[in-house]
Formats: sequence, C-alpha cells, structure tokens
Amino acid sequence: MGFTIAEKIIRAHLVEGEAVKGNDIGLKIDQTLTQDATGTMAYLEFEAMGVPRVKTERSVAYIDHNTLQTGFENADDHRFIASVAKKHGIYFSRPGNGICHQIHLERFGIPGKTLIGSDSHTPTCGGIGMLAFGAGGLDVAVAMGGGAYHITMPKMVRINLTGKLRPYVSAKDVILEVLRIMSVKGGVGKIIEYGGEGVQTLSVPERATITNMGAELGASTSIFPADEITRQFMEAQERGDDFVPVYADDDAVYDEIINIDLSALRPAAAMPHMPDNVKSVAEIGPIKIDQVLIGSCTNSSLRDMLRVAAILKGKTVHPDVSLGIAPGSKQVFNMLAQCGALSDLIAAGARILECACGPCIGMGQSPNSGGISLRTFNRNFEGRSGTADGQIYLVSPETAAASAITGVLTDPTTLGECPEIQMPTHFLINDNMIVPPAPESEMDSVKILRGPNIKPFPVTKPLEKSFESPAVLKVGDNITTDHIMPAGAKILPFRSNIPYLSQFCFKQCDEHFAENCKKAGSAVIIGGANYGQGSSREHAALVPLYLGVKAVMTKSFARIHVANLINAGIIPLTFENEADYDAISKDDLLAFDGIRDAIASGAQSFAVQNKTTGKSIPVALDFSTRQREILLAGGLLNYTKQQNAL
Ligand code: MIC
Ligand code: SF4
Repeated sequence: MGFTIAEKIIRAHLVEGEAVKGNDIGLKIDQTLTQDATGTMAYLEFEAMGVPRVKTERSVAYIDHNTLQTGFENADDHRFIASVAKKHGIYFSRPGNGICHQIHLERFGIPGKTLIGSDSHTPTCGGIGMLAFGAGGLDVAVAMGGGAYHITMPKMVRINLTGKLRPYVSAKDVILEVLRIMSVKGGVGKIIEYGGEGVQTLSVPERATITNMGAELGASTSIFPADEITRQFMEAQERGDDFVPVYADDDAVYDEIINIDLSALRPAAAMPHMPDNVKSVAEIGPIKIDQVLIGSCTNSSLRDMLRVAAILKGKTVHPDVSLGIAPGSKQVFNMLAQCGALSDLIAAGARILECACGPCIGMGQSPNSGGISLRTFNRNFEGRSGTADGQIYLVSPETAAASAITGVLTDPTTLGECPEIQMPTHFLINDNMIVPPAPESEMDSVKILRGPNIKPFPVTKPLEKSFESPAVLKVGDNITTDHIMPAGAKILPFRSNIPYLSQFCFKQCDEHFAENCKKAGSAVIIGGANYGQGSSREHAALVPLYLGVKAVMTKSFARIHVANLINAGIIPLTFENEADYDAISKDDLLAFDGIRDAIASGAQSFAVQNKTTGKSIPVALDFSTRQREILLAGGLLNYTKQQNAL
C-alpha cells in the first residue's frame, strides 16, 4: 500500500507515536514562522523556556500585522521582536517587507520539510509541497526550542482536479467551491491533498491561494505535490537547489475523494458572514458595492496583481467605490513598479496600501456603515472589518477588479477577452529587508528591548482536584476566535498586554462578559459546534484564562483553538450527547467533582453536575496521554519546564 504526500512527510518527521489515524503523534519541525500579532507572546514564552538559541533549521519572525502605528505600542513590539530574533538565532523580516506567508513561500519554504507558524494561514506553503501547520504561539516556541509538534494523525482527503480553469476564473474560485462542498467545519481532523491532471494547469501562487484558504475548512493543512512547476517557481526565486520533488504514490489510500472539474467552475463569492456561504457571482447578481480591497495572504502574489492591473489598465474606478490594493511582498511591489503595472493601478484610481495584512485584520479601511465590501481575503466574519454592520463578500482578484470598475458585483467573464499576463522566469531577488541573526559568539551582547506595553502572561497553576463555576456565557455554533478575542486597529496593539485585552473578550456576544467573569471569580463557557474556528491566536485562550475560565463545554472544537486551550490549562470538554447543550442555561452553577483524578486516571468520560437543575451531564475526556499531563500541570509551559523537555 502506498502513501499520500502528507503521510510520507509525516513518516520522515515522526519522533513520537505511531502514524495511525486518530493517534497523537509528535513531529520534528524543520522551520517556524511567527508574525507580530502573535509573535510577541510567542517570544515571551520562548524566553520563559530558557533555550538560548533556536534549534530549527530556519526560524523567521515577520512584522506584517500590526503595522499601523497610532501610538508607541506596535513600534515597541516590533523592536522587541527584532531584538529577540537577533539574539536567539531567528531571521527578522522588517515591516515593509510584506506578509509572512507570501514571503515564506517566495524565500524560505522547502518541499518535503515541516513548518509551523503562529498564524492559521501557515498552510500557504503547502502550495510548494511543504507540510505546514498553523499553531498557537506556545507550540511554536516549543518547536523553536527543538521540541516536537503534536497533532492527532489526520484523515487524508484527496481533491482530484481535472480540466483547466476558464479565462477569468481563478484559484480563489476553486477554494470557494471546496468550501461550498465541505463547509467551514468539513476539514476538521483532515489533511487535504490536491492531485489529478488539473494540478499541472495551476501555477505555484494559484496553488498557494488554495492551500492558504484550506484554513477556512478547519483542515489540519492542505498540500500540493512538488512538481516541475514548483521547480520552475523555485528556480525563478533563485532557490532551485532547495527543490525536492514530492509526490503521492499511485496506490496511496485516501479516506475521502472529491472530484472537481476546473473547466466547469464559474466566478464565485462567499457572502456575509461565513467563508462557506458560497454562491456564483451570476446567482448573487449585480448588487451595488461601496468598497473593493485586493490583497491579503490569499491573493497578493505578482500573478494576482498583474491580473488586476491588466483589467484596470486604461479604466477608472467607479465613482461610488473605494478601491484599495496591498501587494503581498516587497518583491511583488517592486516588480509591479518595474514593469509599469503599478502605474496602471494608480492611474485607475486605486489607493495603494503598504504591503502588509492591513484591512484583512481590520488595520484600517473599515467600510462605511452597512457598506458592501468585496475583498480578495479569506475571512468575512461579522465585525472583523472594523464596521459592525459591514457586509463582506470574498471574491477572486478578477471579480474584485471587474466590480471596482462597474460599481456592482460583476462576473468578470462578461468583460470580453481576458487580457494575457506575462509571468517572469526570474523574480527580482533582494533580501535586504531580512535581517540575519547575530552569530552565536555575539548573542550575549544583544540586549532585549522591551516597551512598557509588554506585560507578563498569565501564570497557571496545576489543575485542582475539583471546582465549581457558573456558566457565565452560552454561545451558538461556529464561534470564531474573532468573537472570543477581537482584533482590529484599536485592540491589536495590546496583544502583549493580556489585562488590557481582557475588557474586549467576547464583547460582540455579551458586552458584560469580562465583568461577569470577574464577579464570578471563575467561569465556564458553553459553546456549540466548531467552537474557536479561525485564527491561531492563543490570546483567545490566554485572555479567558486571565478572566478565570476553567473549562469550555461544546458540541465540537476547531483544531488550533482546542490545542491552545489545553496549552493554557483550560479544559475543553465535548458533550457526549449533543442535546445536553440545551441542559445548561447561562448562569447555571456547574460542579466538576474529582475532575483532576478523572483526567489523571485516563477516564474517557466524566459527569458534570448542573447544580442549578440537578442534572448530570456526561462529557468526553477526549485527550491523549500527553494532553492529560499538560492539563494536570496547568498548561504547556509548566509541563515543558516540569519535563525539562528542551
Ligand atoms: C487572522 O487572519 O485572523 C490572523 C490575524 O492572521 C490570525 C493570527 C492572529 O490573530 O494574530 C490567524 O489567522 O492565525
Ligand atoms: Fe494577515 Fe489576513 Fe493573512 Fe491573517 S489572513 S495572515 S491577517 S493577511
């Protein structure tokens, strides 16, 4: 029996456990990346572990999220990260160099290697055949220290691509189709592998758009083979020597197979407020729009920007529309300038933004009240744009550009002949914004520069024998990390200040959440299915921890968030009978008698007592041995110190 691409890479990196579906496995991690919004915390955690120098083959710290500097906080964090990177052996990508995933694909990713990043879109590098996972900051800190990254061995899904995309139909339309088929929770516990003859018709940036947005499926990761097209891309990046072919065996076995005929796809859009709320642009019809934004780690490659420039050339942005464009990296930006395409964008009336995450994470460009905004981004969760009633549609760069001209949602295939674009055989290489670390011999003289905004992260204690806490909050299905710990220009600068952040926790669901937690002294959260989808931000666990949350009881969890809860020492519990979700009301008092012993003994089930109603509620203790030990220790940091594992 042959192996899938992911199985081959997993087997080559397996350091703990057996690669059997559903088992806990530990993987050796070759590369790590961080971005600044999660990086400050990750590096504080790394420092707390006391490892002097990273033990990975390559670790890179990017500054791309918190680039709007309306006070000292973000600039202080950038400086802190730069100094930690220099001291501890990490490459530092300066602000202005671009978005972590775009740059990592261009300059660092290597087929067949493993990567974890403190950002949920780290699977972007799956576009070149790398096994790349989004993870919490603490997991990344452990990997930098040489520790294994633990996951549950996923199921394997194969998406068979046949045919070829029609003119004006784009890689974004492919992943929107996958989202339509599988939904935002359809990928949980699965690795999505792309194969079939259609793969050869897709360039690396197109593949990366698809693997990037696999995060929205809830998948562990997504991956393409590394083939001749990958080799050409890497050679054009002057990295031909890093190329290694990576393929699935012909007789590889998959748990699920989905067939997509590329030639049958039409331009699509994800409608407010979920990435799987997908319809064809033609079906939605010509709704009037207020804003178009092009960029983000999903669609900011040179290929995407050249396409947009070709569509906008000689045209003017509709008078009722504001068009913002953020190229993904300095390489992309500079090449657009050199070939004149930037001039076409400017002439058409685009507002050129810095190459960074920008509006994707609510750093500026919030739409007008109730405004309809078309974005080439990957998430359209309610309120994420910074405008509470903003209506965000996720579309391809082609649909975005066409609509910016007409002022209404427009199917680009109606525009007539699709302008050809010429992709270079050689990219412009200039890594002058990537600062190498100090040599080991000089690391002791590097001073760490901390600003006043950096506060210590919450300290955890070993799990108590028993506890009683009220259900302070009850929420429904598909709660995102943006609900739990919102981002945006006003809040993001405080990512290293948990006490300050705590006042915004769950604000969208219950204005008084933080206050109520403080009043209660300790708390439990009740959630529906796919709780914690979206971002890798461990703040969505650390802030509730700070507020006294001890357990979260749900119908099901999203992968990265459940790992972050365990890493923070908060107990994630799933209802054995989903109907018991209805057996708890807000403010019911819940008793967890003997929870420590139950977890320590390896019990699979536990009865939570609802003291308000008298009902006993069975929940699953669905944990690996290692996860049990982490929970007992009061989180991964305590556990790592205890084990002296690094
Ligand atoms: C996001 O797209 O939500 C972010 C901001 O990139 C997050 C990370 C964060 O919250 O800092 C992610 O996707 O992990
Ligand atoms: Fe940045 Fe948006 Fe990508 Fe997150 S999804 S890494 S905020 S561009």
